[in-house]
Amino acid sequence: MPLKILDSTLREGEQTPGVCFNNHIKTAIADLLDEVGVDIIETGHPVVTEEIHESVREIAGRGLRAKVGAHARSVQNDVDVALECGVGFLGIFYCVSDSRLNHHEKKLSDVVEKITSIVSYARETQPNLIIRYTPEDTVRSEWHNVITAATEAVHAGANVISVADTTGFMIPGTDRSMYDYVARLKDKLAVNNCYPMIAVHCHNDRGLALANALDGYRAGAEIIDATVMGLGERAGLVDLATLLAVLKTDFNLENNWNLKLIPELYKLVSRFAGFEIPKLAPVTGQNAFTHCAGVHTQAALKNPLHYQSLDPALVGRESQLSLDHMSGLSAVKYALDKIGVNGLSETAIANILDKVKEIGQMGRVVDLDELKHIVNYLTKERNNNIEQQSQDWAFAFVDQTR
Ligand code: HCA
Ligand code: CU
Repeated sequence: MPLKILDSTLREGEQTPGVCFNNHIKTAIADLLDEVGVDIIETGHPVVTEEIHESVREIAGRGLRAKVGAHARSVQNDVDVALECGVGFLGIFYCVSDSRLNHHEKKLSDVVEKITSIVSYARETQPNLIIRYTPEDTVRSEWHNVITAATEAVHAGANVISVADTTGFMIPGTDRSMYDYVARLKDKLAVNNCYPMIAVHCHNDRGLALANALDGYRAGAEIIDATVMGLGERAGLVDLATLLAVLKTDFNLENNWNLKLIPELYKLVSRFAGFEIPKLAPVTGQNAFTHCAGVHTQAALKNPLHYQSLDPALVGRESQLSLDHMSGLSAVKYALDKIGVNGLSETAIANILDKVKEIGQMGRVVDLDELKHIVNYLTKERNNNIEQQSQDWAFAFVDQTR
């Protein structure tokens, strides 16, 4: 099944409190996203600030392979400003839940009329445009309202209907299943003679964004929204790197993604978002491919697959071992070999391991430079032959499965 990836780091990601990328950084992020191979880059909502307006125009004019998108309310001026930027994708949103309609004292029919007139206006202004209509908070909105608005939007010219789990409300395998929602939506729209692409926009409030997005995909969604580091409102969105790694590894999707660029992309976004990549983050975290406990390192040294189900090479990384209080002899021997220390007695190696464990108990990891000092200290001689290593906290070992 064809699947498109929509990255919203520059739109939803900038809705993370405190995150604001300069335009030269936005452009660099867009270039990297394009090289990674995402299909749609949602660049922002141009009427929000003049800077965003400028960046949308700039990115739309860069001749990227990806479709460049902008966000717009159901307001003609928003559409005009977005289209003047030269985007090929336009996301129009309007919430049709009863509670929102009541709050604004609006009738569904009036709102649907507004949505359809804006969609047709955009369609007439730019016939090749990809138009997405999102009934914001789709999954908590009344089914009838969503179907009415989506059907009319498609008739007016929308190509994509996005199922927004705006509050991260869905839970796989329950009566709030994204799988069931997407399947039902497709069936119902088909009855109404509508065959739009379905997108899923899953927030991570319950930590289930990725699971819900994959559920949506399995039910036939053709677009998944994600952001670098999962940036976005509150707990954010689906994390792009994890999504791509899982799709590539476990769903066997036809793709031209270059995931080796993921570390560079994440470094850039993390630096300018001012957010550290959490050490435990899947795929991109510092620890994502590091083995620690003695039993693990011993087995992983023989074959990393014993304790890994994702290949770090997918994202240009290597498996690593860490030396601390959990370490065993095999990890120490391997590390000694790495720094060119051979021929030590078993007792000397055991003493080194004791020292490593002692340091580990203080809550530190022994890197190769420190290991060198430990060797010199315990062997009571200065060993000038020890190789210099630059790694600061762990070391790579060869993945024997490759
Ligand atoms: C928003 C809310 C939104 C919209 C998604 C969309 C959501 O910030 O406007 O337009 O497809 O989560 O519903 O991000
Ligand atoms: Cu959102």
